[in-house]
Amino acid sequence: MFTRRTLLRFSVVSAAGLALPPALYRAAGLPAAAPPGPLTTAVPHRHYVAPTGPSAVQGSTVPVPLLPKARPSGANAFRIAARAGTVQMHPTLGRTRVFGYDDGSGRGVTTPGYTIEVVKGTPTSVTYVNALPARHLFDNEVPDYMHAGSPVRMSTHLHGGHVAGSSDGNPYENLAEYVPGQMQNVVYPNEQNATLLWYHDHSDQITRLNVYAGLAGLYLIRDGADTGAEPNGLGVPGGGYEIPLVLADRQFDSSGQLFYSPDSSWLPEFFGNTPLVNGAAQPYLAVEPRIYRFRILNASNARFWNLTIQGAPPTVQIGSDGGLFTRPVPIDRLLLLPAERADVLVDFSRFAGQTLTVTNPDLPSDVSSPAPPLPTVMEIRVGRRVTKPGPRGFPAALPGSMPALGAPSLTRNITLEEVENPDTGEPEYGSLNGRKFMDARGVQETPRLGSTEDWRLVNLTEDTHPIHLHLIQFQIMDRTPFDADAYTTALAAARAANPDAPNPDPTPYLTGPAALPDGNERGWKDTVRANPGQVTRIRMRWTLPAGATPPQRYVFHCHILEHEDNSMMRPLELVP
Ligand SMILES: [Cu+2]
Repeated sequence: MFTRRTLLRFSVVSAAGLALPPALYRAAGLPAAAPPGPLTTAVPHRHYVAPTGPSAVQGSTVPVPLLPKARPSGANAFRIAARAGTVQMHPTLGRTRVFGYDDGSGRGVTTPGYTIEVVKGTPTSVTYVNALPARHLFDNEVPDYMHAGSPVRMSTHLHGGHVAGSSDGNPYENLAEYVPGQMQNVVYPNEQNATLLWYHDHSDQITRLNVYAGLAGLYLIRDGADTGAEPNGLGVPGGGYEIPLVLADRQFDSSGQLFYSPDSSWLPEFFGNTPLVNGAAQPYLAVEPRIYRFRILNASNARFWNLTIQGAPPTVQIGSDGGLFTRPVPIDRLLLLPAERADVLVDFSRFAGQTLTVTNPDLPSDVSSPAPPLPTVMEIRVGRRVTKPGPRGFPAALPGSMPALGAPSLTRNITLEEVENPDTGEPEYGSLNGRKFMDARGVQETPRLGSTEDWRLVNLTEDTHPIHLHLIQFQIMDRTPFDADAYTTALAAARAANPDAPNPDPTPYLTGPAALPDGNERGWKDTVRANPGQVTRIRMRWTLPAGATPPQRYVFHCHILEHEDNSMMRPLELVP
């Protein structure tokens, strides 16, 4: 049976149908008024679907670019300027205007940005310079949020970084942000595990536009075993056989320029019809018939990738967001939500001379996204000759560790909600705990330094949300089905009696046994998918980098950037 949503998912949605009164939006920098929003049960709603038809490019005709490393500006120091520029994503598109990063080396603006590579144990200083133009790339398209004529704000966040609040680049720590001509100086301690992090813009309400325009880059932490060279102490590929892959989806207009919604109001999600890998449109990757290491990031605004490789070459995942696993985990697909990373080994030994398509089939049944299909990502062309053999097999063990964190001293029930316009039924904003980001009642999540907590993510919406906590890496404990309608009714009753009522304990509403996370989710995570109809439980220990003392200010939020920008974000404050 077709629901309204299934029909809408595959049809073009009129822009006018989504118009919302401007009064819903607050001026940048001003706290929102704080009436508790109307709480309604999830209803089908509209999502934006490409008006431009099929992918902007045909076939796979451009190679995957290798991302250049940033050149330091001094000892353990980098100076990264955000600038406007043009790049070629595909010959069909010509030169596309972007916002990207410039490391000052004379190589110009790139997107994804220059990869900052550092070594664990040595702090890195970065100066991010706002050298963006006065007008935003999408100034015309989104006047409500850009406040046309106002300067293009930016604030750069190191996603997954264990850093002091003052270096975190989040809008709770610094709502003023950085306008053209201003610099953001940060220190990254690099005390955490070797892993792949990423830096990206995190400006209040315009993150989706700044990141879509191109403001994202990789941050790679190495250590004595994970050197990136070959051979190395991990027994994994290195050198040219370790390839970071940044995945995103985009739309282009007829002149090859980036297209974001022409709607002047907020869209619940924006999906592209053209895959980008390392900034190239639907490219191919030439490999040798041997083992490779791929460091994969989903840098999309809203799209979930469920990657599979045609022919099913042997594949193991060796690490997640926060570092290496204890042992490789065999996988036959890789589900990555926005901001998630995976460290993956693929053995192409038996595929010499073959071309393998990387596809993006339907999501698993418990994962829900309104994205229109985008079934083909890229090609992998396996050559016939091995230049350097590299490791003969996958390592049997890895140096990661996942210690039990012990019983939590506090359990928080965090609700994921979508607030609809009571007249139109259209989504007005996303919310955590039924409150907007800058709700005047202030911060609720104030974990104590050194404490261990469980967070139960109670998803009352009909879609899966990638929930990201700043500062720490956590462990996914389990996911348990629950009666969202009954919980929603109880929550509404509690709020009707007291607008400040705490969220009810979901335990009485659980409807089935807890399921352990997937095998490749049993490593350190900073972003977790919270599915509809499930309570997702995560456990974390609240620590600060050396020298940082509480209080320190962070945020947690949905990493669907359209959700984050429209209030599916809350402050988080670490206290003594
Ligand atoms: Cu979300």
